[in-house]
Amino acid sequence: MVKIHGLPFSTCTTRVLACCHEKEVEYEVIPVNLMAGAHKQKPHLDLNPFGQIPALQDGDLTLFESRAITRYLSKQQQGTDLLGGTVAEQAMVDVWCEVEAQQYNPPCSAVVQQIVIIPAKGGKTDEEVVKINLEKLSKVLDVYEERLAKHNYLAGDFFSLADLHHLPYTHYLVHAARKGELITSRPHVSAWWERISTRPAWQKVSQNMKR
Ligand code: GS8
Repeated sequence: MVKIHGLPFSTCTTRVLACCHEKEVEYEVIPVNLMAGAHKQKPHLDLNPFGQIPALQDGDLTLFESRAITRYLSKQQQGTDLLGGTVAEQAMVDVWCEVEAQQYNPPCSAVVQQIVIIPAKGGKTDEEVVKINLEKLSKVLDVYEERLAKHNYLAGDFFSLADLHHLPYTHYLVHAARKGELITSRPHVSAWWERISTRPAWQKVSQNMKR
């Protein structure tokens, strides 16, 4: 049983939880009280020196960075293969994992931050920041539309870590920021989102996320 220090509705935590479900890894979520600032103090700083969630403990091994944790979990034999079979497939998974982290996540998380998280904390949405990031995200999704016209999933015709990494922020983009038209206006992206978000693993995890 692995221990996941985080929150069951937090994007980076749910990325790890989705992977646990796909890989059939048993886990226990140990809540971190962000409101009380527990993530900025010991003992949490011993788990993640950057004072963020999530962190994973598997016996003596402690990991942080959600995408590194999912890579670790994906190396387990059981459950869905998320890394690709051949060297070429594995390389394509790496490419599209990088695309998620470097191209997709920055604008997508900025939109969610501005429309959902800042107002929830009593702040005001900066419409200019929203506009700039929606434009950036649209351009990224145009590339996805071309890619997904040729393949069912980002790395090829198999579900992989690259697709899984998109689930948390896209969920909040669609259901909380109400920007679903970015997805539905692109037929291949829309079919891909339907394919990946209806997977049983994500259905279980996303039940605990705000809509
Ligand atoms: C980001 C972790 C992160 O931002 C990862 O694990 O993927 N690259 C890291 N965690 C957020 C919660 S999820 O949006 C967090 O801990 N925020 C509180 C803070 O930064 O103080």
